[in-house]
Amino acid sequence: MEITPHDLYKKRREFLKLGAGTLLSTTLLSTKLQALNFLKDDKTSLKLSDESLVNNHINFYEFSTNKKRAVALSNSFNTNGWMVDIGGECEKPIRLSMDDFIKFPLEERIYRFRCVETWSMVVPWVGFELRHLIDKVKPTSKAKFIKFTTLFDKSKFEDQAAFFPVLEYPYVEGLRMDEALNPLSILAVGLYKQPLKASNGAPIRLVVPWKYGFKSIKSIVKIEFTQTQPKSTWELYNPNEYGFYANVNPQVSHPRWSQAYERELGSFFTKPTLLFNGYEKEVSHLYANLDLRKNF
Ligand SMILES: Nc1nc2c(c(=O)[nH]1)N[C@H]1C(S)=C(S)[C@@H](COP(=O)(O)O)O[C@H]1N2
Ligand SMILES: [Mo]
Repeated sequence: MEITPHDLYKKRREFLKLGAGTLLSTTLLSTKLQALNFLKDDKTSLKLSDESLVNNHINFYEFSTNKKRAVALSNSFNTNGWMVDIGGECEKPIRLSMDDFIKFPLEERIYRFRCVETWSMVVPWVGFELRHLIDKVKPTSKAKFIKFTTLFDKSKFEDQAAFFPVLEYPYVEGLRMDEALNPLSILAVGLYKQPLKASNGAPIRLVVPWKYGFKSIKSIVKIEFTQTQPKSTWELYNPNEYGFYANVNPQVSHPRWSQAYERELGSFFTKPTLLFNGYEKEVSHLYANLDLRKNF
């Protein structure tokens, strides 16, 4: 069959449609990030971690527990048409696209980030305060916790399709309502003034800088307000080792290793870990009535 100019025209149209759909929100976000005069360009004295270390020294178990393999697999992760459902105990449940999320007041936040495995980093996230989203959907008086869920898709995540997956999926995390409303809790859509890479949790992830890294759940598709404390993935995996709170605390050891010191990505030496990862002033009041040893 001969290809007529009309066929070519149609093909081109299809290509354009597809191309536009695939790239729209990331392109919009990159353009926005380049033009953005960040609301509060963070002026901390923290020295940023090397960008390529942050992109490559990752934990994303849905892809693989092997950091290298996880990064390699994440390169083809397609977040086209990503939607997040926000519901549960709230008056105005809503479904948002990435184009909706990037309309929230985006800021750059330079945060320390501490993994339970004792490595740490300093990251310039781009995101918005979680409380702005919470305000929008009006939680009811029954909402005591907020639960986050990562995408479940065996065609995209190798470990979800495995015969013996490492974790129970989908990955779930939770916060107490007052923790979620703390201005330090953000939903991130970018880092280093670029849209988030899949390895770091594209297109949208939680960042809670005073807690161990596993609380900062990646690639979120669902946010729910709940009356009862959600069981998080790592708690289900091993409740003796990973608690619901997971506040960074140099004095409370993991059962198999000390948490007193950490090694920053790219650094040879270790340094002392700080209570609440250095955010004691901002968050210690949340735990005034809590035994931090029992509620680890
Ligand atoms: N969905 C999902 N979120 C996740 C993880 C994961 O495996 N799956 N790993 C967690 C852990 S253990 C850490 S330390 C941080 C790491 O974030 P980074 O890879 O962007 O540094 O993501 C957290 N969020
Ligand atoms: Mo972690």
